[in-house]
Amino acid sequence: MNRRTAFAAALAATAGLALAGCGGDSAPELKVSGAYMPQPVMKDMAGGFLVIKNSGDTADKLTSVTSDVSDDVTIHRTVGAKMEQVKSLNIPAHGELKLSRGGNHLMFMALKKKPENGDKVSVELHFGKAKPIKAVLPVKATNYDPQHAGHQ
Ligand SMILES: [Cu+2]
Repeated sequence: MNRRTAFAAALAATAGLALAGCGGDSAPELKVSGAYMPQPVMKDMAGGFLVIKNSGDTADKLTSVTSDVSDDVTIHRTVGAKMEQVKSLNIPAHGELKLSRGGNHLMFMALKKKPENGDKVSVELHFGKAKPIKAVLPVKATNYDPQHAGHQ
């Protein structure tokens, strides 16, 4: 390898690094944890909870959810004692979106089969920027609450 070729190779390597660094900074980095579905009382309606952590520098939002147990999954937030459907929920950069009892949640309507404690419900989460993420919601007891799980 002569000097000129070596220089060109070094330049290419540097450019590649710079590009990779840039791509990493501009994308949300999402991770799902703590997902569950409390066993619903009837199969016409069930809630789903999870946490989406964003370790990237860019904010994103949860825009829709699909599932094999229901063709009608929506995103809800709770305002006071009332819940309402929203088009999306924000996932701040270096932050998290928390879906939990009494707050934001996923709403499954007209379930094809009533999920029982121990079942697993698969969902695909869709975002404004990041690629879709598949998650599994283990079905827990109707009154399950992870914040008090240690006391049960
Ligand atoms: Cu709801």
